[in-house]
Amino acid sequence: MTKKIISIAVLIFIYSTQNEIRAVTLNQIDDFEDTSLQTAGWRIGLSSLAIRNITTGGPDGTNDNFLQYTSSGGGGRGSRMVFFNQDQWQGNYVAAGINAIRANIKNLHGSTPLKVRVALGDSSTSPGCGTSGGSWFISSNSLDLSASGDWLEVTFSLAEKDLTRISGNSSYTDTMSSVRELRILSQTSNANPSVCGDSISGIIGLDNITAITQIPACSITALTSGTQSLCNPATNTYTQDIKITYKDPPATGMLDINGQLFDIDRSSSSITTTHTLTNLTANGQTVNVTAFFTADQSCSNTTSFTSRADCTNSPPAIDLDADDSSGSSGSNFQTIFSLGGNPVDLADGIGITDVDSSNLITSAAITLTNALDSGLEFININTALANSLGIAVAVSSNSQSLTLSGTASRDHYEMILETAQYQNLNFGSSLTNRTVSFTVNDGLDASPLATTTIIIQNGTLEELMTTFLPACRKRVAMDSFHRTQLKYLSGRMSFQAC
Ligand SMILES: [Ca+2]
Ligand SMILES: [Ca+2]
Ligand SMILES: [Ca+2]
Ligand SMILES: [Ca+2]
Repeated sequence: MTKKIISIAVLIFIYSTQNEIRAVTLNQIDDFEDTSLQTAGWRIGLSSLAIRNITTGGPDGTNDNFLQYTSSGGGGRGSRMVFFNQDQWQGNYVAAGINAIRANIKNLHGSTPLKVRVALGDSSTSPGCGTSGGSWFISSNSLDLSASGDWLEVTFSLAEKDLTRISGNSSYTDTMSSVRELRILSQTSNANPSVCGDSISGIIGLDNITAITQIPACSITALTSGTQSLCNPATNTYTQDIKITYKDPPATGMLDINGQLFDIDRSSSSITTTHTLTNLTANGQTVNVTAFFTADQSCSNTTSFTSRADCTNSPPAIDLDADDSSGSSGSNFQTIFSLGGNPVDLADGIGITDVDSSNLITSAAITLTNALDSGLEFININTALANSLGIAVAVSSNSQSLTLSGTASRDHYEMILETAQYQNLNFGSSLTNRTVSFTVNDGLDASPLATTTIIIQNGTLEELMTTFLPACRKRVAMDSFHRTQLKYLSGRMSFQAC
């Protein structure tokens, strides 16, 4: 008799417990517009202002109520980002045909990112951290909510393949047939699933929490090519806009377009947007484009476009005697300098060419490559003319190299470089040939060097008389410079001067 009474008592207990389960229904929605319902049964276990109904600022804007929960971080009550419902979200999800939960969701914290999941258990005494009560399943992958994000419309799959068992032994189907509690939480780790929620300082907003029958299949309904940038000659690359339309993207992952990743816009179920593919190599070929979601590669689409043509820069070229009138072919030039004589020109009719650039040069350089008489031997140029054409001239301290800078036409650079001259005031200098190199730059590449060879020869008496003596007479002091000249002259000609 005693045994029978106990059995009846147990049956009554089971019956009453099952009766307590509310019947979740397909398409039920928590929109938080009825403020008499407060938080619509969503709570954190203790009466607290941490979770509450906010009367404006939901996804529909002004006067759209939503649910907001603030976790404090640290330890103790309200420290973790987790809250739950044991009211209208209890029931038989299998019988109701509920396979997913859709919601509008927002991270309101401003700096703490959230990794949101749902968890369902068949025990209303839900497992605490490290303890177990009933069978529980949680989203295998989190929905990443960046800090200070916008309202998103997201879908949490309740499919078996998308959930991970946390505790208990009941089958997935049995558990989903008698759900006693639905949790929403942020948990960073995929590897250690729990329903505890992370202990973080966070603020989350939710609205329109809806029981739906299936996750809408994602789709990329349109993919077309848009604006194409010009080719950059410095890198031979360009950019290409891709216009894309997609619907119901996966709750996790990114959008992949030809290996370049883009954030998915989940602000509404259907999105049309433009992404820019960058750093594409210009080669004039057809480019096939494939776009897909990293979390569901079955959602994809393709298109194609034609690449920009190769725009690799061709360097400019400089010829120091364009018409070869000096008898030297190619880009070089040759001249003779007589010791004691006048300065000599380093070019004769310069020609600058560039097959692919606009008619502009940005810089040039002239260098005496093998000076032997430092301080007495130098090159120069008509700096005043250069400056008048907007070109700056930098002269090295030994006057053996000149750097011209400033964007100007090829004609103007030709005109200025044409004034380059060589001079040597050491009348007893070595007769070794000197070489002077020229180069011009189109802003991207320098031309090959063109070279003037200077043949050094002894000056004639006439040159010495006309060049040396007038200069000598101006000197009162016998500095080392003049002594060198006198030594040379007396040695060769017994010439008394100065
Ligand atoms: Ca609302
Ligand atoms: Ca060029
Ligand atoms: Ca030539
Ligand atoms: Ca010429």
